[in-house]
Amino acid sequence: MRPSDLQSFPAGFRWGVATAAYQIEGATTEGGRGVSIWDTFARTPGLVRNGETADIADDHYHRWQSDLDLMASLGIKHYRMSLAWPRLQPTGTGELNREGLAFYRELLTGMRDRGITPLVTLYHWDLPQTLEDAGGWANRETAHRFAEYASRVVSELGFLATDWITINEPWCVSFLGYERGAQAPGKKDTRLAVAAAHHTNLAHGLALAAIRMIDPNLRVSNSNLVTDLVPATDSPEDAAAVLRLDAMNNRIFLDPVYTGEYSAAVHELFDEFGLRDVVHEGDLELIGRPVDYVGLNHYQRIVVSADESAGYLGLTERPAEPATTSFGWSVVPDSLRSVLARVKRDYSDLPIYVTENGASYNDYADPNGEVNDPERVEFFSGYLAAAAAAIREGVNLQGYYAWSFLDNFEWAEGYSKRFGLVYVDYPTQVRTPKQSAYWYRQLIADHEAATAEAAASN
Ligand code: IFM
Repeated sequence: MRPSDLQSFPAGFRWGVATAAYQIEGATTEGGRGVSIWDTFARTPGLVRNGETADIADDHYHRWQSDLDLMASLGIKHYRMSLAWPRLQPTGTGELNREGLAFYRELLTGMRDRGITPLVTLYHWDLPQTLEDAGGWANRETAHRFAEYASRVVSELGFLATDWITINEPWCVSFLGYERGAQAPGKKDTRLAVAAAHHTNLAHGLALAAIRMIDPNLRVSNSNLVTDLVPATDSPEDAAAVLRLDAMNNRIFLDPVYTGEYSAAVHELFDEFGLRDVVHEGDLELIGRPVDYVGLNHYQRIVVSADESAGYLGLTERPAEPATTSFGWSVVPDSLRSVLARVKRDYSDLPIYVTENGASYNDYADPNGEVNDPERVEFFSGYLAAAAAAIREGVNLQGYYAWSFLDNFEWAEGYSKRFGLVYVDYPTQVRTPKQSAYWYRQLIADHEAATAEAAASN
């Protein structure tokens, strides 16, 4: 990233990091926490790589104070974290668990004491198992349970955080969880996935309304994974395949929140799987109520080819070249500029926060105990230069939360994928900031200095 790129970021830009409760906390049976769908999924043989579970993860439940100290020492002042629904409401209904509440109250207070501003996600995939037993996200009632949970939590913790995210990546919740079976609860039925997609949208709308009732000054949105899709060739078939995948990856979630309806492209694809049946009168009006900002997670550019033999979508996908992360995901920085510009063009001119962006590499501690990750430095440098280009094109980008603060439990991939700015040696739980963490600290300091200098000369 060039110095001129850094100057493109506005004063007050939020340089942050992100995590999620299930991926870092551990202590899955402590403090009155209930069972989540991910506990069940991880304990089912064959579903998570090497049979790993998040029972210990980063042991953040016990180490949160030193983790926050480390964060502050790295110059990070913005932290996106999530609350574990089963820790706060073990069976997904009724009174909150006082121990869970005390834990998050202390954590949020600890952030405040260290000058770290939270962005709190209410749902990052850890549905209480009891709700899944009643049908999970395919059951409309779960949306109401989520709104009740959100309302109780915000009533108790709203005074400690201004910025809230209802649901993280509803695409993963719905399509990875209920169609591909790659994530909890591991179901494989497109009708269930479509119902789940609408119900996660509805849950967002209901929770938004509930939070507005409690405190209209809180800032609320959701976080959508926005994937950059490009056709393999300039054939009309590949162009049509991109539109179908876009309907499934992006539009079924972005359309209702930002335009208050499902577009024709979404109906065309999903009516045969029951979309019209699950949308009740009034739902779209609720889902489309104004949010306060756009939460955007971005990881990949995908190249799409039409393929009539490939299921109802009729296409195949491959990561754009080069595909160099340890996940085999594409590293094409311009994809971030492209999705930011698309969201501004098609959906919203509200402030945008990149609520996740990052890459996994096979990091290791060298004999000196240092963790050098030049690929990740290059990744962040490239994607932030692309974000700067988007700002120069008029995108109202106000923050960037690197995924992730710590190496952590990467869902069905267990501990095999390291996304952290901070390396975690799982057997000892020792944390070592990687080269990328020091690079990020310097970037934050340089930006602060540049904006102070600009203010002084005005
Ligand atoms: O680790 C996940 C996170 O929980 C949700 N977004 C994508 C990340 C990397 O796969």
